[in-house]
Amino acid sequence: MDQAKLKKLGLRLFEINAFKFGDFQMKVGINSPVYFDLRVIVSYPDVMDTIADLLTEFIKTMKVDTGVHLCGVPYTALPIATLISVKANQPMLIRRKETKNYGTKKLIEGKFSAGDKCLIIEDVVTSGSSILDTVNDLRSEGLVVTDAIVVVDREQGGAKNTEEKGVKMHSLFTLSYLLNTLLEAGRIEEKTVQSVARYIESAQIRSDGSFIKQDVKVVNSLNRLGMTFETRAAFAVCPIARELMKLIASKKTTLCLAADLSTSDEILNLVEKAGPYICILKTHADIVDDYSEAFIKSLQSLAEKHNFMIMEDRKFADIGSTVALQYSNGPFRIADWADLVTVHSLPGQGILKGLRMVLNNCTQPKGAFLLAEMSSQGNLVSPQYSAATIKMATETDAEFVAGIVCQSPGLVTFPGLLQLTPGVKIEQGVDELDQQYSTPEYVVSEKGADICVVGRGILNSKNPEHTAKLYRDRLWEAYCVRILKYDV
Ligand code: 5BU
Repeated sequence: MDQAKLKKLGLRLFEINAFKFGDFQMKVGINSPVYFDLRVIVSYPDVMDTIADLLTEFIKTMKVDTGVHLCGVPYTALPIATLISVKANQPMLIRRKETKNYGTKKLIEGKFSAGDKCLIIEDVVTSGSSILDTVNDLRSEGLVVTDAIVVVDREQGGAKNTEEKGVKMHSLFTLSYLLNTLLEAGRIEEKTVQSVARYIESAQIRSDGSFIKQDVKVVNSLNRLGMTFETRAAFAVCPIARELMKLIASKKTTLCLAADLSTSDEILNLVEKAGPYICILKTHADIVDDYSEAFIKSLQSLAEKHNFMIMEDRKFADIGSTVALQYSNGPFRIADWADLVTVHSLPGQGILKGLRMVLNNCTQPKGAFLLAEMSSQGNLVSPQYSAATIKMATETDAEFVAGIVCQSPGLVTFPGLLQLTPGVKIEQGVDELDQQYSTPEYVVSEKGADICVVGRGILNSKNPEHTAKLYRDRLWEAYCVRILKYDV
């Protein structure tokens, strides 16, 4: 096997998000620090071609007879099997997954006779149960199955489980090989490798999905809530999220100031004082009576001087072509100056596509925070809507989505995304217009906030500079406590 080609493919799979690290809910019950989704490879013909080439080479080394059938485990492995079948000139069979609903349809499509041999092709193997389901169907039709070829073996017992049923598994990659490749290339840290290794060792699975070790409890050290911003920076897919994590770590502040004042002088005065304590200045450009280009220039020089980012809380909510205009044109020309913007997920992926279109020729990294939840009492967001928002954030436009605006700790599991949470005040409670507040400590430890938005808690205080520092200190302390709580 050509090791250089194999390693290059491993890095490419990581690059296209065919696998990622974080804290992922799995079918088997406990959360996994690594997640594979090879379904994405169909969008990358170069990857499909390389995988098929390498697996074809593999088959050659196994000296498989020319008449042996290939059968991909539905669905991801089907196109892979098709390519290999053509390249290696081996016939193919297709196993139907849904015969029950079709009644008279055959279980196995293709031309074969009882006693023929069949080689299984699969993408990712955990327990091996999917391979065994396919093997059972093939065998029930009289086919002989002794070997399976897989792209990735997660090393959680699949090889042993299939071997017990008379099927030898041959894998292109083991998870350990992929981890070492990424480590060698400087794409992940030693800590990540160890964390995944610990999980794999503990979470060995039988083919029925049960764990071999009783009471398996692996503390996932890739849980976002227990990770430092320094470590998380390496996970960020969005460049500006990575920069922001580094900024937060070096400046030691997670405070986002909501400068909801209506004159530019008031805002500039406030920011001059609070600037040293914040990581983000959040604006609502449309509430500033004397909004001007000069005002924006002054804000930008303060951002430079005090090292913070500017977020326009525009809450875009229209179709792609309209938000593109709202972002680039009009009196505010937001795209010219805001590092970050807030965006509703309501219209679907098109809203992100529209905003990104504006940035085609922009050299500065810019990003969006998607609203998955709101802080106001009685808001209409449902759990399904929030979950769908997270999916949207991690799909095709992941490079543009720096984080999520939300109120609960379970939504953001990927350590590369930031959670921004408004509704923070020293005194918890509800204002006369239904805004709900929690304390800095509660928001960080119970709501899972990474960055906390404070507006009137600072704006209405007698000494905003002193109060900004107080919020900064309390939020940073709460973050340090949270990290320790999850430390393993
Ligand atoms: P406050 O003064 O700390 O209540 O200001 C909160 C800010 O956060 C304000 O600018 C809101 O527009 C913004 N906000 C919010 O309060 N709740 C939300 O769910 C979202 C934004 Br999204």
